[in-house]
Amino acid sequence: NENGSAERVDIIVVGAGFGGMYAVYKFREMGKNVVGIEAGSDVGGVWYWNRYPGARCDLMSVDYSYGFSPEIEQEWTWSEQFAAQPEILEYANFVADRLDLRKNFRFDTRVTSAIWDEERKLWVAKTDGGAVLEAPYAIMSTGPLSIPKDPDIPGIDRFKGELYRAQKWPHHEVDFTGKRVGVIGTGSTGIQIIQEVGPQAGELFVFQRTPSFTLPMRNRDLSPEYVAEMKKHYRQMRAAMKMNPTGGTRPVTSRPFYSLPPDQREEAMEQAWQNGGHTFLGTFADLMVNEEANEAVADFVRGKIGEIVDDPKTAEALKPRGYPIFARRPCLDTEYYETYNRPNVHLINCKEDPILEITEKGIRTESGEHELDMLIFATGYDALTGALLAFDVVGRDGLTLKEKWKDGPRSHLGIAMAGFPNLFATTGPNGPAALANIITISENDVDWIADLITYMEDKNLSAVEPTQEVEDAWMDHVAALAAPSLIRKANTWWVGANVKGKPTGLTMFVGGFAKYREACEAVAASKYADYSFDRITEPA
Ligand code: NA7
Repeated sequence: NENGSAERVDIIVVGAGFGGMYAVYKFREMGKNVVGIEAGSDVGGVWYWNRYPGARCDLMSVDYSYGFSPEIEQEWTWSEQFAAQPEILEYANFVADRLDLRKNFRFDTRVTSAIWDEERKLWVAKTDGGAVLEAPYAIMSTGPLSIPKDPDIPGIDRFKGELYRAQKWPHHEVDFTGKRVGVIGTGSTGIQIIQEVGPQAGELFVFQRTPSFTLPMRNRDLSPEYVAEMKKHYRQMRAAMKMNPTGGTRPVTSRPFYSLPPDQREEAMEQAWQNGGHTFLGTFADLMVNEEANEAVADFVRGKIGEIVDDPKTAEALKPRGYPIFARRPCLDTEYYETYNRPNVHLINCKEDPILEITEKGIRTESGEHELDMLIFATGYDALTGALLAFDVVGRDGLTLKEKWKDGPRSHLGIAMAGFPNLFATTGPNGPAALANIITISENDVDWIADLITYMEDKNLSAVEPTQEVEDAWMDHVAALAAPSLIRKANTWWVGANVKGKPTGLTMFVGGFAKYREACEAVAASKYADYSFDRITEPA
């Protein structure tokens, strides 16, 4: 045995975000010897790394929290409707303390390879610290947004000022007072940074390539009375969330845009704007499949931008055109557009004035050099598949995940893959992944995997994988649902278009969380009829 020093455990979990934390808890409760491996120094995943100013979740805190523990629901109190990063990280730490999760994790450790040993029916995982772990089961809770991506601009290393990456923000406060600050990236991250840093910086230069649509968050403090009500009704709310396509509490509608007369449409849009949050998608049912309805809402929002932003040229540059609203993840802001009315905030429209290079002193665009003391990258992620392809994953017969996914990710339910026995992903790229509440999906996926493992133990089975046929059928189903979706019409991380050379396409399940959960449940109810198993054979 070449792995003489290998440590044998029951289950390896990769990642200490909300998915990995719950996985470790769940399997430990099942009596398993589970080891979690995490690159960061503590729990929290994306909320551990993303400490940039203004970082906040755009799902309501009542949604974006665990539903598996009624005790934790009662013991923890959210302060705001949409929680900021420090509070979410505090919550992750609270859960880790409460359930004593850290003892199962190895922090500051990266998995460098995971290889299936067919003979021994074990996953063999190596780490950057030189450890070797072996386990019958491996769970990848590596997150859809965990591999940051630098912009594709020459000269990054040349910059002599302070360079910050949103997703690797230092653990200390950064003082922007009097500084000339540049931000590249105007997705959800950039928008949160810009509205926060704008009022603090001496001067803020926003380098915008593609403007995003952003809607008012209308955040608020939660009153003690409201918190008490929430706590009283958490169980019923969690049950409702499982039936909801968002896996959260957002209202759902079946009302198409053009079913309303024009004045009522206008009224409904105004109401959605006033309510804030993701209300638009709960106001009209067909915004992601009806281009004209989508354009009407986009136009309404562009009108709002025009009303808020004083300078007409800046307003025009901020108005997104040429792709459907909500085809790029809609951002929620507090005073994003208002920030551009400040005299110290400057928008550089990189569609007209492209970035040529990063220099020692700042950024050179076609019109000249912009000198900066600080530069912030908010340029997104190698999303959905990046974390799973960042190390070697080798399944049966030497099949690598890179090979299997060379034309895009393929799996059954986003959880399991033909050719990769006993390997499971939570919030994988062919489930609802980024399109629904990630914590609800994580819980669903972990529970599903746990049920499958229990089933196998009851039946004395050693290895499981979906058949190629059922995986193909799922991918056909995913593709059929994706075909009419306007999400395909924007170049975003949702479709892999933000990373050079990455296969593009909408591989997420767009049918909503509730339907996804039903599909998962049907597989379990069929006693995994479309899965193939190896039986444990006692040596003669
Ligand atoms: P996003 O949404 O992928 O946004 C990245 C932004 O960075 C986007 O505006 C990009 O413009 C911009 N970008 C990337 N490279 C460049 C270069 N070279 N020049 C100029 N601008 C560039 O990432 P976020 O982190 O904001 O959000 C990710 C998710 O986290 C979000 O959807 C929420 O779910 C939470 P582009 O669009 O490519 O023109």
